Amino acid sequence: MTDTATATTTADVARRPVRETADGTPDAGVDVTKLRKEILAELTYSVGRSPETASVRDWFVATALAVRDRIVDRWVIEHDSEHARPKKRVYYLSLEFLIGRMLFDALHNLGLTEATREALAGLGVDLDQVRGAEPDAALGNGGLGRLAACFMDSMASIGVPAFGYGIRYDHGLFRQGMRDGWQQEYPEDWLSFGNPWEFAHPEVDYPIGFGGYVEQVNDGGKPKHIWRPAEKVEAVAFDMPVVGWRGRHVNTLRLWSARAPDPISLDAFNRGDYVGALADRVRIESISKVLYPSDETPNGQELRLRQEFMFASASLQDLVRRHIEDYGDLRTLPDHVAIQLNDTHPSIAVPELMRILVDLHDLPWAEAWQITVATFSYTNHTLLPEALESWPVSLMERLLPRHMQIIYLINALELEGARGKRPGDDALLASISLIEEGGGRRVRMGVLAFVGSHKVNGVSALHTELMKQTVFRDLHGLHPHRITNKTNGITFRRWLAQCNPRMTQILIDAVGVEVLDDPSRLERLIPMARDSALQEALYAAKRENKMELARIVADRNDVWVDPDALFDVQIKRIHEYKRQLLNILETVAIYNAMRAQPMRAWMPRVKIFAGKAAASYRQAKLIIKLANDVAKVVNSDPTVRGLLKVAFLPNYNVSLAEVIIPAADLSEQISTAGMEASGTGNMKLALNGALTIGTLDGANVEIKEHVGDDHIFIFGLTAQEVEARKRKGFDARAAVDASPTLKQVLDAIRDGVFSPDDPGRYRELVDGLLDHDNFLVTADFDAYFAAQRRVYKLWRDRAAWMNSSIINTANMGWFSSDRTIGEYASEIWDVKPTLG
Ligand code: 26V
Repeated sequence: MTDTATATTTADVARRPVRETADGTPDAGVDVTKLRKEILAELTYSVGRSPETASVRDWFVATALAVRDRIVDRWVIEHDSEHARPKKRVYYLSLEFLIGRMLFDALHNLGLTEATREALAGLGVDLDQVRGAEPDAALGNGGLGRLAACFMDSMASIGVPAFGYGIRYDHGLFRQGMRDGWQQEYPEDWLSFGNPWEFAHPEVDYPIGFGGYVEQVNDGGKPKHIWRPAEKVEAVAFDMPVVGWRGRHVNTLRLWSARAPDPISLDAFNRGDYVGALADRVRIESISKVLYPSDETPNGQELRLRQEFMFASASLQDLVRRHIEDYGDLRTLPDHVAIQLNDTHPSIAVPELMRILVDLHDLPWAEAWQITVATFSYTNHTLLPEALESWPVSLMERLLPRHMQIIYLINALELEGARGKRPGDDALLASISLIEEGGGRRVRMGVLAFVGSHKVNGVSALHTELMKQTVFRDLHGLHPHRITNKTNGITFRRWLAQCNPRMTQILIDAVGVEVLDDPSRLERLIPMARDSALQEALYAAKRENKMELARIVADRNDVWVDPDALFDVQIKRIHEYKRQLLNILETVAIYNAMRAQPMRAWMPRVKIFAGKAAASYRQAKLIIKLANDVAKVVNSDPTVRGLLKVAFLPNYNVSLAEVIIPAADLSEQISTAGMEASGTGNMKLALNGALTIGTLDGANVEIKEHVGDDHIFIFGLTAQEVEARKRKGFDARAAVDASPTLKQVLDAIRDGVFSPDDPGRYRELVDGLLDHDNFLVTADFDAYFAAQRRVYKLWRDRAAWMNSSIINTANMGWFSSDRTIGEYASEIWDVKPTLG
């Protein structure tokens, strides 16, 4: 094996999977010799390399192709056989699928991990190194995209026939580098060496129009509208099989890529204008070039709207074609098709389906609308006003003139309905209108998604309640049965079995291998939570995981952290509402206390941060710099004696999460109450035995209900209290004056203790906090600080800590995305899962 550069980490190499697999035996029934031959054949005939010259990446591709073949056998049977046609299919439309690496997903679900390890070992190749050679598919920003990936795994696992539809971005989320503690963005290039999991289908292409005009013709006395787009793009399909648990079912993730109808302008070329000859093609194909890297504010960018329309239109054309082939009549669409809109990003699909039904298939408007609403449902993932999508009417009119007409008509009919129900209520009409007036007219995509769907769901109990009370209050009043809650979940296959094999093995030994199929079996741990042998086994596994993480921290940050210290972890996108700043302030408070009393027996603690900031989000980037500045000072101060360490790990992604989560002791979920819709990292960490310190926000509320008040550290203002404080006008200066600890912390940061090279660096940040503390950091500081002291106290009693940790794992079964998908299936989609 030659030594070409790979992304292999120490942890990848050190990791060992569970001894037992799905059947309780090492990959029962797999013919290792045959598998080895298949890998070798792929290496020779598909990669074109010999074992002697193959790089780790070559071995990865060969292994992935061999595994893919086994998936494809089942895939083809399910998709091509007439009698296997499911009664109803789900189409999950999402602009983001944050899937990460796929090799271990496939191996684990097929029960092939150990056999593949053995097959490769016989060739002198290490599976863990091969695993590290796969680039992360980072086709998402954060929670919303990762949820879509977990849902794909769960739909395949419990047998919900489904297609995921998205965009095959050439460049996923930017790579985060650090220069002198500041975030730097670098392009991501996951496709540069090809993608062995995908099947290109250049023959599956759909025309996508933009611009032009609408022609109105007389069709036997009725007006008929024909959209004549000025510009055409082709959407081309790339398919990835998604194999579920035990390989019993395979779904499809179909990602669209933009292709120019004309590869080159020969006229321009012949004139000698070589750049101009390619200009149109480059412009058109830019639609699927990059994932929008910001979950900050997507509004207004024309390219983003083009992305949304291309993928929505291609997906609808594809599913309509399939439906007509299968059933011949679009009026039965809702009987056989459920379309889930993952946030408002695909909601242009609502007028697009209307256009297909009315303009292209001549259905009467009312009937088309009934079909549309019965087919669509919509998930809301954030209440933050700045995150609610809206598009300028002028842009929509220029790019999608027919859709704009349809939107006006939908709006007129909705408003008429509302007037009928609540005559004279003009404020109501303004609030539910699809068109936002004033400050330039805009189309509200949230309202479009809401009125075009039969069900609208929030992602945690609290979030759903707040949806009813705030953004959708009036729409909820008019459609009181439409909003429903579906608390998020995570796939335990990736977030426990694959990423934490040591712990998984102990759990299997304790409650039986059936736990891999039935997470509620984790509850059998409850009576064993005080069992010292179990506690010690889990502690030892966690310690080994921490050792692996420590090696990565040493590699990447050049800091040694003590695996016996408490690993206090905050990993997520950097946003003011998620309050990484609160965590840093507490870090400084501990640091101050240590300097004041250097010889006290301080509890060893490591603060670990990771997460990306949107490139344009100045404050978030400054918070990253502050974390790095604090790390630099704290880690090198001899008075601290190494008892407090701070590390900001660069380039947080799915693969890094898979290493950090199994190594965490404490999970930071400290958003301003009412602002985090759900959170899913909170679930992953609690499942892996970390205790949560958190506010009563998002799914933290339900985690608390499941694990019990004694096994979680809850602090701070509730959503209601946050609301009340904001209404009254919150005085941060008074809060700081009342807290000597906080005052000292802010003074130190403001005075440049952590930025001696540029003492004024944080003046604005601190003054800003005092003038307008929009996220109530100062209001919650004392409560947070006190909660951290409760953490210390419990950590000192290892048996009590491990008891709580086990109780957490034991009660997390409900947060499996299999449960979530089961609820979507029965209460939104009306689909019966065939398995599980
Ligand atoms: C967040 C923000 C924050 C401030 C400014 C603008 C802005 C725009 C978008 C977003 C989040 C986009 C949607 C999203 O990713 N939501 C996340 O969805 C997860 C899955 O449901 C959920 O667990 C997270 O709580 C939620 O933030």
